[in-house]
Amino acid sequence: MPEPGKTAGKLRFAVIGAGMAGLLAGIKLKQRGETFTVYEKGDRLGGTWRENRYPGLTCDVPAHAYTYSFEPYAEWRAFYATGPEIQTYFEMTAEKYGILPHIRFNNEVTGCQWDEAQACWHLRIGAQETAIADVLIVASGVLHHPNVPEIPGLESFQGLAFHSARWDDAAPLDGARVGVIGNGSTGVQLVTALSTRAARVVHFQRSPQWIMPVPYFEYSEEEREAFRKDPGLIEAIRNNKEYWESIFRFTRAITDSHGEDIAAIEKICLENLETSVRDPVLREKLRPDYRAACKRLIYSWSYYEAAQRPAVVTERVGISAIEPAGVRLQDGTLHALDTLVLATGFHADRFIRPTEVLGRNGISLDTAWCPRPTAHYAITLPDFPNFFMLNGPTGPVGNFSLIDIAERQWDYIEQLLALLRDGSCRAIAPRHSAHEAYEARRIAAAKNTIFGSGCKSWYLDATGVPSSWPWSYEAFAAAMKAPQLAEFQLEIPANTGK
Ligand code: NA7
Repeated sequence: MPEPGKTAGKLRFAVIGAGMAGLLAGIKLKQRGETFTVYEKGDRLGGTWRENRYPGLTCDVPAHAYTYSFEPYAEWRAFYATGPEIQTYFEMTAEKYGILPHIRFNNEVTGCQWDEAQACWHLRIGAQETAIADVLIVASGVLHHPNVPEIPGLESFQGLAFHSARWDDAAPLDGARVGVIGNGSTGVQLVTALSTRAARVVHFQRSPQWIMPVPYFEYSEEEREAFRKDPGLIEAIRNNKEYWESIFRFTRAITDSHGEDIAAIEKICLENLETSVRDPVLREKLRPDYRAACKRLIYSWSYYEAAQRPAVVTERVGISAIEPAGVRLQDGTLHALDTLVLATGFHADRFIRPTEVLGRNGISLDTAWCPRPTAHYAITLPDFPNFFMLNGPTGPVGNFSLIDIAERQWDYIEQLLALLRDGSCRAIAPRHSAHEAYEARRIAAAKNTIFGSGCKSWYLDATGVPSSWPWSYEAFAAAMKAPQLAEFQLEIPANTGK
């Protein structure tokens, strides 16, 4: 007899998160006629594109590459897409593929517990509700938990102060005095956008950034019409040889910190600084003092121009405190402000947490992830059977499309799901020995990447080791083509006698 709610031979799937990756999982499951529910704690889908609404929000991966491979989009207005456009794309795609009825909005998964006897997961939804799933697809995002800095006096600020991912529409911007703390992709995009709107933008930069110049152009209506008529034109952009070569060069650069590829990237960025920034004092303020690509490279066609606009003040002196009137620097200067934006990044090591996840023998994810979050080939975890992560710990990060990464990860997951579907096993998780060997190899390689060359960034785990895929893009693509089944422990159904 199947357990309650289960049709014989049918797996029940729970997808956690309705962002880019959760939506991908939903589409793939729907196409196979699977039984699934997507749990989303917010009231809209879109993940990071729902949460971030700051002025200037743009994806730094070319728009036609930041789309699902099976759903090209002719309507992008420019080579790089804005946040609202991307949000619209995901909403339209969810509707087109019939995913919306499967999403339970405002439903936070607060707990997941593995049931060894039944080989299924018991989910707690919100405070009281429960659900059962044979397979968990964890697509809960990476840059999701805002890092709010502990700066003395922050609560005393009289104007509006908020994190960039918690945008306050009431905040004065036009003609106002706006402070931006933080100089990652968010801070740079924000300052660029505000440079033509605010009376004064004070950009508090603890670390200057490497700025990679990139082309920017808008697609004309004629071009969009051509894309609509012939999606092959979009495919040609996605498969553009130069684009892929730049990705391969980038991953070679990050994996070989003494190689010629990273030297070439540094040279391009430095030339950009020298030729774009006219004032020598500002140029020195903006000159990075660590290796290029150690932090995520900033791709921008307009930041240096924005930084030279009269409204923009680039401040490199450290912050001593926040006062009711504004930000006080360590040299005693007070920058009086109306609005203060904390573009200070995210706690990138949380993943699905604070959801309480208990695997085999009650082992918690917190325990399994001490001292660092790990996953076998960034997807599965020993002791957590039928638990598959998309864009989980140690996956590739860098200046390329995470949609492409998630799609390749899904291909890998599909091959493991096939074993559950055809009854070869009822539970699957990587063996400890295989995962430990993999992690040892990964950590050794990660320490030699450019991410480990001495700067501080969200790419590092709590022990200072880069938490990303440390090998080439090609190696990742090859690994995703075929999971090494010998590395997995398969639990065989008792009644098959296998
Ligand atoms: P990031 O890239 O993590 O950048 C955070 C920025 O905030 C960075 O410049 C930090 O300086 C700065 N920061 C953090 N805490 C403080 C304090 N306490 N005081 C001053 N400055 C601080 O986050 P983003 O949101 O810009 O981008 C995240 C990703 O989103 C990005 O990589 C893309 O993948 C999309 P630091 O460099 O540590 O000196």
